[in-house]
This record gives sequence, structure tokens and C-alpha cells, in this order.
Amino acid sequence: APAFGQADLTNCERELIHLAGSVQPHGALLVLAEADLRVLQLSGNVARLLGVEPDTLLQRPLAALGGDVAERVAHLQRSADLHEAVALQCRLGPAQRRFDGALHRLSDGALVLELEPAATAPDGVELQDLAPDVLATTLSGALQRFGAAPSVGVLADAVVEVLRHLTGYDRVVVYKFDPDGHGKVIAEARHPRLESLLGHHYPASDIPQRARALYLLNRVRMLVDVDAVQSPLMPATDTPLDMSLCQLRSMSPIHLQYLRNMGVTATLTASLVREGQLWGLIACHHYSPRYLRCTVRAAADLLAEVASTRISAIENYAHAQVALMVRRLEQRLVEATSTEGDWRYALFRNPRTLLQPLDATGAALFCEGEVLTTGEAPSTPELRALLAWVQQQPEQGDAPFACSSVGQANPALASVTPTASGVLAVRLSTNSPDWLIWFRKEQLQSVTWAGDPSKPMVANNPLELSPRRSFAAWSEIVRGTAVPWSTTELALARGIGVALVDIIVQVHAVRLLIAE
Ligand code: BLA
Repeated sequence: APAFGQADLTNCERELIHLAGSVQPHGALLVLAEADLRVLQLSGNVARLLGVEPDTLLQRPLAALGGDVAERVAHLQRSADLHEAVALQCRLGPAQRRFDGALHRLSDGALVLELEPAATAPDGVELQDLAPDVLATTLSGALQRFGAAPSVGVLADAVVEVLRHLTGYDRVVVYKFDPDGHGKVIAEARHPRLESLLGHHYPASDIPQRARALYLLNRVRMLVDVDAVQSPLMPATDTPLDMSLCQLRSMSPIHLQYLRNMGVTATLTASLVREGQLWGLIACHHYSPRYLRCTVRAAADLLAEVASTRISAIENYAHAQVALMVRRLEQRLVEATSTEGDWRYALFRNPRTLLQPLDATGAALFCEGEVLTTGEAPSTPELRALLAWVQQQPEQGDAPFACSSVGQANPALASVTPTASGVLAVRLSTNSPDWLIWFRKEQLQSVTWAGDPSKPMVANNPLELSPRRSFAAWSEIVRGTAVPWSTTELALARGIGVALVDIIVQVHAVRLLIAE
């Protein structure tokens, strides 16, 4: 894997970003020996920020910094589980200057202490702090609003508004991942002069897997100035410092270039996590350097946590609703079968009940040699060819068959791409070729692109990373594909299949009774 800063577009997926070897210059980092809090390694900016030359501090006990810092660290070392960073406040030096700190423990026991001046921001940047009462009011208002949000859309709108109000960034978006890791901007609050990014899609490759794993551990990241000169750690060590949990970690130069190409100077990003997976991000952009005091960052962290919890609740509720829908559908079919005589027409009479729960754009039922369709569907000959192909696919127990790029999986079926790039098929009978198949049309046909894709791309720079290039890349990746079917949708399709098989069996039983 490429070392930090050595990656290019061909291998950036594997860059060792947690071994950055340097910090952003607005804070100082000290690695401390577990036993006696001796300074083992430090960032070169201690001279400027803490007023001590690196050589004077290295190998000396932390107490040499004066103030109460050593006392505070020793206290936390005794009382707290430091597997996650813990905040502390302390005073340093003869002037007893106030510092905000964060402390965590490495796997070998050594401690990492990060310090930022509490009352001043980096040169030329305004300090963004909030009075405790304002913070409290903002937080309680936000908690109430998030808690009352009935849908992910309403929640995401509340999140971007509250976060922009709290942090003052020029743009705040909620970015949601699909099952393949591609992202979409689903909510936005922005300075009125900025162009909107709402509805834009970005390929999964914009955020490498390694970075996603890191963002589960370290939930809020702040980049103060994309052009700031990083402060290296010294001395160099045989095993580089694992900076996974460091708030001051320098960000990957590839990502910094991406931001520069977007015109963005400063960012704050918070993870949205659902059931241990990265569900999305709250991403804040500023067009000049921006620095938030750690209290405000902590508030953003808390809000992201609350939003994450609310997302789970809303989605779980939606899943329960979907299960309820299946049961209602089943009931309705049983009723309609007795009044209309044929469950198939009952099923297809109201397309919404069949398509909406699965977010499908069409469906076809193959039953007793007949084909019924609803919504947008391929032609009958195409449907027969599609069915033949589906039947050849290896069965996976009673799991439905799902594919989100039919034309790529079988080029002979390329003509179904516009209406049926995605198929989700459940078998309705073990002894006859009866199937219910849902379709999803190609994503590109259903995507909104707010920018002007016909504008020429500035692509002479090999590191041309930008949302526009991303959209182009994303378009390439998703060409001929539908939005992938989620595990919930697979479960739902299976549920509907089971219900239908039940009904079919009952109908057959009734027919047999009548025939006797
Ligand atoms: C990280 N890329 C990221 C992050 C985002 C994006 C949000 C996380 C940054 C953070 O948490 O602080 C992408 N940012 C976006 C997108 C939007 C945005 C899509 O604002 C849309 C509005 N990036 C690339 C390519 C590579 C790449 C092609 O586009 C690699 C070849 C790398 N992205 C990359 C790396 C990181 C990253 C290495 C990790 C940065 C870090 O934490 O050090």
C-alpha cells in the first residue's frame, strides 16, 4: 500500500492515511510514555504553540510544560478508559494559558495528547466559539426538532439547517450512501450565492474504504485550511504513529487536492452511523479558513449522534410499515380473489401497492403461461428472454434473485436496460415456471443533475478531482445499472413471494374442492 502522501489516482484506495506523520498546524501533539509521562514524540509546532523548543521538551516529563497539564493527564489516565479520545481542559506555562485537549491511549499503552489554545484561533482565522447558554438553547431546540422528524428527508433538512446555524460554514450537506457506497446529496443549507449541490451523485471511489473505516472510529473531522503547512512529528520512529484517533491528523493530499479543485478551503465532516455501518456524512464546506473551538465540535458530534439514532428509528419504523403492507396486501388479495375470482388481477389492479414498497418502476407476473405487467416494463418477447435467463441463475435457497445491471450481466439482454436494468425475481411455484419480477430502470434516466454537464471539463491536470469529474466518473460507473436492491427490499420481496405462494396454494385447493 502507498505510504501517506505517496498515492496517486491509481492506488489512492489503499493509501495509509492513518499514518500521516504530521498534524494540522493549529494544534500540537505529544506522545507520552505510559509510566512517567515522558514526551517521546511531538509535533514541530510546539515551539510556536506551547512556547518550548522541541529539543528541550523531548524525553522530558510532561510537567516541564508547567501549569496543571501533567496533573490532568495523570488523573484521566487513572480514571478513564482512553480507548476513545477524552476531552480535557488545562493551563500551561508561566502565563497559565488555557488549552483544550484530547487524550487517548495507543495499543502499546503510550498516550497521545493533543492541545489547542482555547482562547485564540490560528493566525488570520476567527475563533468560532459559543456562549454556554446559546449552545444549550441550540442543542435542546435541535434535539426536539430531530426527535419529531417523521422521515429521513425532513430529518436531513433539519440537520443541515441546525448545523449551519451552529457552525456557520458556507455550505452544509447531508450525503447518503447507497448499498454500493455511492453517495447522493439529500439535503443542503448554503450561502445564497452558492450553486446548489442538492441531488448530486458521487461515486464510491471518492471516499476510499480505509477512510470510511476511520470515520467509524473518529466521528468528527475538522480541516482548518486546505493550504496550511503541516507540522511533522519528530523524531521519526521505526513504527509510525497510528493517528486513527487523532483530531489533528493531516488529511490525505489527494483529498486536499479534490477540495482545492472544488474551491473549498475548510471542512468539518461528521459521520452518520447506522448499525455499525457508515450510513452517510454531514459535510460542511467553507470558502475561507475556518476554525471551530472544540466545544462547538463536540456539539456537532452530539447532533450527528442524535441524528444517527433518529435515522435508525425512522428506517426501522419504515421497515415495520413495509412488513405491515405485505400483510395488508395479502389480506386484500385473499378478499379480491373471493370477489373477483382471480388473484392475479387483484394483484395488478393497484400497481402502487405492488411497486411502491420496493421502489420499483415496473413489474411482471409470469403465471400459467401468461404474462401480466404493470408500470414500465420491457416488451413481451424481451420479458420471455429475461425470464429464461433468470431461470438459469443458480438458486440461493429461497432468496430472491437480484441483479442491478442485467445488460452487463447478459449482453444479449442489453435492450431491456432503459426499463429493467435492475430485476428482483421471486419464484412462485416449484413445479411450474411462475415468477413475479420487479424492475428498476437505469439510474441515469432518473437522476437530477443540477449543474450543466455540457460545460467542458477542465481536465488537463492529472489530479483533476472535482465534483464535476466525480459526476462524470459516477455516470460511467452506473451506466446500465439501476439503484441496487437493498437487503430490506430483498426480504420484502421474499415476504410477498411467500404470501403469494400461500394464496396460490389456497386457490388451487379451492379449485380442487369445486372440481370434486
Ligand atoms: C475523503 N472524500 C473524502 C471525504 C469526502 C469526500 C466527504 C471525507 C472527508 C472527511 O471526512 O473529512 C468526497 N466531499 C466528497 C464529496 C463531496 C464532498 C463526494 O464534499 C460532495 C459534495 N478522492 C477522490 C479520489 C480519491 C480520493 C478519486 O475523489 C482517490 C483516488 C481520496 N477521499 C480520498 C481520500 C480521503 C477522502 C484519501 C481521506 C481523507 C482523509 O481523511 O485523510
